[in-house]
Amino acid sequence: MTEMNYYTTPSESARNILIANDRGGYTIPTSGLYPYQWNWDSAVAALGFAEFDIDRAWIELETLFSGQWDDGMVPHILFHKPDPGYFPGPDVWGGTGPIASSGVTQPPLAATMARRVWDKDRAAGEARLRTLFPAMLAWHRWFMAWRLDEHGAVCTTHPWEAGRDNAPDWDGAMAGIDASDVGEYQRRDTSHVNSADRPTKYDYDRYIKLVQIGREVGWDQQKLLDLNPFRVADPTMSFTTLRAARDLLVISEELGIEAEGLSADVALLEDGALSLWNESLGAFDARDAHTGEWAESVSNASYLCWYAGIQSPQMLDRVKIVLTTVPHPIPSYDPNMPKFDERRYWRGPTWAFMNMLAGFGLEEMGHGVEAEALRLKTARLIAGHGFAEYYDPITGSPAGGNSFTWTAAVWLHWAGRN
Ligand code: 2M8
Repeated sequence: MTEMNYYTTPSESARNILIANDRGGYTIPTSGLYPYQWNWDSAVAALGFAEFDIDRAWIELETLFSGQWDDGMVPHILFHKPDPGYFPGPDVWGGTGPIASSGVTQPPLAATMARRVWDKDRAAGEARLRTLFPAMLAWHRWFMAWRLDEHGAVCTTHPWEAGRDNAPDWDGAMAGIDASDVGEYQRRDTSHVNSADRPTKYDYDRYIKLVQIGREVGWDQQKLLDLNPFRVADPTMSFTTLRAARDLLVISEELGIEAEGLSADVALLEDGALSLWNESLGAFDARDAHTGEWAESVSNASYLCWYAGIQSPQMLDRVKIVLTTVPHPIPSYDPNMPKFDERRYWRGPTWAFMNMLAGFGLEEMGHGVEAEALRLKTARLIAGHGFAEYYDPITGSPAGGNSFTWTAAVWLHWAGRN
């Protein structure tokens, strides 16, 4: 009789999670809570697949771009197959692209992750990258056309677009939304996970109201810009769009593809990202594009400056403090601030994939000691507490969904590497 080995290594578990969450060409973030393809989750998933199945890594990105709209936008959710377990679904969103989808986008990680996948597959991957490139460039141009404020910072038009759904960054702008006529609806998220880990009803009413407004104008960007119900210049959007533009530029040069205007875009996006420095706070911050008011929020997105190729001695001091004072860094909101809530989603918990992005940037910009400390702490968090959606930054306890795709991908590509 062969002896059974009951011990599964974290790397085996991570691979098993990606395989189990694979729905054929795309990966769901976790079963139950998120049964569709999410945009930036998929970009991170591609990195995980690249560690053991390079073909599948490319497919993840290709499937994402199969949902691209005619105007270049890549939706934040692609509803490939109906699933009653998620709200709001395709009927509520009324997306107008080739695949049933939402009507907003998400922080653009795809170009950056495609470049990393290509690094592992230089020869064979070139043709696939060439095919993806025009789609990625069109998405970049859509951001340039529709999401910049007057400084060149990239705005989010829905908390779901920024990906940090209930971050304190949006509290000011959310307070200005009248959701009194939003109507009845049935949330599904709180039937899958603990409601204390999720956004409140106050938040959800406003999320749905914003969807209703967008749907009413058929997701016409000009009309939405005129209505302007919610527009916040956001560090996540600004840093990731700048980084994506830099990567597109490198790819275009290496592949010898003409991509007019990209260098100028990088310069403008850099000005925009720098404009998010809140001097009195001493951190990169979100700014309401209507009122010019700062959110006064030090979030985990504030630490993506290096990912965008921006040095900041003050942020470096902050990261050193966070690494030594917060048991499981980087918290999505500063624990010393009054709105800190260690379990509620983007108002305190630590997200492994955000750590990875910050870690990429720290390493690339010459801060190897901090990058390595962050990587090892993230590895310990995942190894000790499982592949959770996010974690309590003080106790490390897992929160939200489990067997989570991007956390598994982070382990394989970054945190768990030897
Ligand atoms: C969360 O957002 C979705 C809506 O997009 C939700 O709560 O229903 C966010 O953490 C977002 O950043 C993420 O992409 C998504 C799937 O993991 O879940």
